[in-house]
Amino acid sequence: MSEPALVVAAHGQFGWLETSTGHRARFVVRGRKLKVVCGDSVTWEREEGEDRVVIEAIRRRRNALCRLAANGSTGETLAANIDRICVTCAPEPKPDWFVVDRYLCAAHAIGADALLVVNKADLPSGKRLEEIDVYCKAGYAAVATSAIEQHGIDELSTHLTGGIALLVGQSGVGKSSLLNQLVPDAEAATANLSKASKEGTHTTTASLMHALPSGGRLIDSPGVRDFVPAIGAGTTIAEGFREIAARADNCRFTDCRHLQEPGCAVVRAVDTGDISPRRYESYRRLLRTVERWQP
Ligand SMILES: Nc1nc2c(ncn2[C@@H]2O[C@H](COP(=O)(O)OP(=O)(O)O)[C@@H](O)[C@H]2O)c(=O)[nH]1
Ligand SMILES: [Mg+2]
Ligand SMILES: [Zn+2]
Repeated sequence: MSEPALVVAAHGQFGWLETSTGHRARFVVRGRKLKVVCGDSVTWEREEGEDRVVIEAIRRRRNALCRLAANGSTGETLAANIDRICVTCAPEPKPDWFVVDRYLCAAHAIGADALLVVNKADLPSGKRLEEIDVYCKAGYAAVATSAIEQHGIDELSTHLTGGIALLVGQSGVGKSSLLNQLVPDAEAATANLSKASKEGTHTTTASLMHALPSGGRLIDSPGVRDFVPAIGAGTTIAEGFREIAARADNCRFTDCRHLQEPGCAVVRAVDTGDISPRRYESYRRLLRTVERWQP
């Protein structure tokens, strides 16, 4: 048995892995039941007479990001062992803050760090994204960038020096543009992957992990860039809202859901303006979404 390797590209049963010594090899998955994704740590074996290796098993995932299926259940797994989720927004297209809140909550739910990336800072309207202050006050880190003017890219890089990160957000906010700034050969690498994995099934989305010059890694695939994350049943949504989590200890009831319970410190903070009513509404909406699907 070989040393575990990291899956850096996945397209159906095919892809590329990287060994602990940095060597890359094409792989095929034996058995249809095994579904590997970018970020997986796998054990593998050389295949006799082939220029590729065979993945034997996926090692236990530290976490996984799943897409929410139409029926509310946990759908397709998109990526595994994620350290950081960069939630990207911009003044244009008009931000849907609920989408941002949902990604931030999903990041917390899987134990990944969350970073807000506010792109298109070059636009005049970019200076007026007041909503960002709400997030900063709540304790989230935010970086302002302009992929066009190449502003803030270095700062963003320093946030991505260790571990595996994902760029997510509404379509059109500039994720591809940022990726191209962060990874100079991103486009070529993506083109190579689709060429190399022609034999892969075309029903699944290819995903690719880029190595950043600064050391970290960034997973990119059309499927992971904008999706509705599944936030699992047992998850306490409240913990995915920092400013709510920070006040929950002061509620009268330890199992307070911060809805209509008497002595709720969260509702009190909304009333006094310490918690943004819009964020609180996102919390309630997400809670309803998740509970609708609970047995
Ligand atoms: N003004 C401005 N436009 C940008 C910036 N980044 C991306 N765009 C533009 O926004 C549009 C969507 O960008 P894209 O990277 O495809 O967004 P994605 O859908 O999130 O991948 C394109 O027309 C880009 O040229 C930026 O920093 N400033
Ligand atoms: Mg894009
Ligand atoms: Zn409460």
